[in-house]
Amino acid sequence: METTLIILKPDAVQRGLMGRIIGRFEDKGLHIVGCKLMQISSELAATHYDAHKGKPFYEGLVRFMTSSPVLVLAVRGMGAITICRNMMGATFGSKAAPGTIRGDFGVSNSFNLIHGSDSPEAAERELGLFFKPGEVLNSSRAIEGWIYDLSGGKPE
Ligand code: 3AN
Repeated sequence: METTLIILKPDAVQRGLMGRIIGRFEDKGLHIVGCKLMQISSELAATHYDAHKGKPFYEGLVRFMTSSPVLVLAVRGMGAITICRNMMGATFGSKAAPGTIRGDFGVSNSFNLIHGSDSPEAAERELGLFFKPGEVLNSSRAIEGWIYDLSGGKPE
């Protein structure tokens, strides 16, 4: 099982889209194993977006991400990183395909609603930035055997 970091950005929270976006992940069969409403500090935003430092959009991105609360989620499932990235859609709302979160809920190229880790390494790093030890749970779901075929001993 893979766990990925998802951030519902300030525009998603302000626009009242949290429930609908979380619902998409739950409908898909993914498991929410961590959840935190928080205001991101400039220091945390700078660490999280370190790879983008120096790019033309960096300052605006940090300002946006620290402007208002975000909802941070730890989302678990087989292939969760790729599944969530596909569900998010292309970076810019104007280009994202219909059926994706960015494609269905936004038009902006700056306010793009959601962040998702893009690799296992990024997921591990980002989960560690936003969640303290113990805040990402290892609880199991009673419904697991109807989400995955467990008859072979491992989820399929
Ligand atoms: P994604 O979130 O789709 O993985 P990245 O990792 O390329 O996109 O960029 C990280 C964040 O930086 C994006 N979520 C977006 O908010 C912002 N961003 C990327 N490119 C631009 C750009 N050209 N103009 C404005 N913001 C951008």
